Amino acid sequence: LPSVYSRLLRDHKRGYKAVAVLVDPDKTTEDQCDELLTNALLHRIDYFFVGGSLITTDHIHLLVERLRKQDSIPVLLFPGSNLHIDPKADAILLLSLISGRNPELLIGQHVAAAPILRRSALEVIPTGYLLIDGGRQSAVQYISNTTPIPHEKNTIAVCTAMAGEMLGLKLIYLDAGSGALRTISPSMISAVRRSIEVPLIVGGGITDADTARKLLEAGADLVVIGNGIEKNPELLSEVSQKVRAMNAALNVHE
Ligand code: 1GP
Repeated sequence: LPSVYSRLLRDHKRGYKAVAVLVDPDKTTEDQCDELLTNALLHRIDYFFVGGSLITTDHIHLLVERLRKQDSIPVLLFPGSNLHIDPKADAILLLSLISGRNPELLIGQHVAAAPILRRSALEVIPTGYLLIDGGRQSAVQYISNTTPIPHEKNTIAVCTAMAGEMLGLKLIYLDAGSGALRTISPSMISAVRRSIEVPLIVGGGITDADTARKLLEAGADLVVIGNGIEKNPELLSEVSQKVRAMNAALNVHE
């Protein structure tokens, strides 16, 4: 099987638009996880992200195991700390919180995680993670003890993303924070898109299919949806239909 990153890169180059479902272990029971898996397979969702800035339950391993019962949707860890590493996932987004100035989340946690990751079979995907103001204080902002980039400061986001790419990071993830009141703006997405060559992930506060479409049209390769699907399970099929129509219109196939 090709690696997760080679798939992301290939899809970025051919203009394929993708959707990831974020599974927050604190908000997802094992039964809900099975239901989500059935729905995601039915609607041909592209990726599962598993994680959160703070996880208080201890069933992340069980959820990853359940999600890995199939092999068409890769399971990517989206860790808040090195406590959230699970060797059974397909890959891990090794996040460096480059919008912040907290050394623990730029390199400290990574040093502690490195030997564990080296022993595992996990594919490690170095990811520049930018927290952007989403209209209210997010859990990640509090937990990470960092200041998000202001919503309208496109230039700061652009320079941060460029620096991340120059440092060798393979993905850029613009996140407005889970449950954001406003998503990343399309203008920030297109400005960042024009300045980097690596795939671009966008998430935070997406609660309807039309917004997902707009953010993808602005230049995101992949949108991540968590809360929106927890609150409205129909959203999964709505987003998938809309994104598949976009891909069909662009003549890009799964
Ligand atoms: C948060 O980007 C993700 O890190 C998803 O956010 O839960 O608001 O969809 P939501």
